Amino acid sequence: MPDLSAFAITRKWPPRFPDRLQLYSLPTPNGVKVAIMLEETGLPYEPHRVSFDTHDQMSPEFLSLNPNNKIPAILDPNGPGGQPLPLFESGAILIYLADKTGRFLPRDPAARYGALQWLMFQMGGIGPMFGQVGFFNKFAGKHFEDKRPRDRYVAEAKRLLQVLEGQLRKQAWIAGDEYTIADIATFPWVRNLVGFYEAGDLVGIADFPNVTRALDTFLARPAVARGLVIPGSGD
Ligand SMILES: N[C@@H](CCC(=O)N[C@@H](CS)C(=O)NCC(=O)O)C(=O)O
Repeated sequence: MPDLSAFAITRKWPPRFPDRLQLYSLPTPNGVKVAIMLEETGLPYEPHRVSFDTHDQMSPEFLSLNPNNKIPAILDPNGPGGQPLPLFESGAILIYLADKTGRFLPRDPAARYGALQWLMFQMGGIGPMFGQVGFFNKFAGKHFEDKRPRDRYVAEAKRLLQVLEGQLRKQAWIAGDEYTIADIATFPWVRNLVGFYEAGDLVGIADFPNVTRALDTFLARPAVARGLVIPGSGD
């Protein structure tokens, strides 16, 4: 049985199954990426809810695993060399899980780098820019009189959607005809943009029919439907 007691995070979220991968998360667009990947691969894991309502992400226990106070994060009791591996940043976690399971990242080196480039496109572009659209359209920024910041991020979100549309017009998924971690990283953000952020009309989502088609295909996957609500309120 792996001993995870050296990791302070296990004091706040004690593992019931210490031999399983420990997930610390919340069903946000970044959080669900890892839950979906775990559901897709079938790796045994134990989810723990990091509640923003009680600022769990700022607790010393959580910060001991991720000093950047953001979910998702994991602690894999069976990491490289059989040693426990703590990890944060959703993109790094997706790559780690893809390598660990041999799933959702092509083995061919050129195709692998191709998928990783689209994963980075999500991490550096889609996530930060769509997040700003959410802030200026739905949250505190909504009340700002000056609409130029909102319009700047809406324009950038449209441009990014157009780039995705170009990919998805010629192939099934973002990096090719194979479903990869680039899709797992990106579609939760597209879903959030048109759903929770209520920005579908603002970004003209109807102008991107192939993005919508791929989003629908993504959402129809049973593992995606499960991952979107993990961790649940009881975790
Ligand atoms: N680049 C990070 C971003 C993670 C992130 O922004 N997480 C948000 C939720 S979607 C968060 O934890 N926010 C809490 C906070 O900022 O206090 C990743 O992809 O893991």
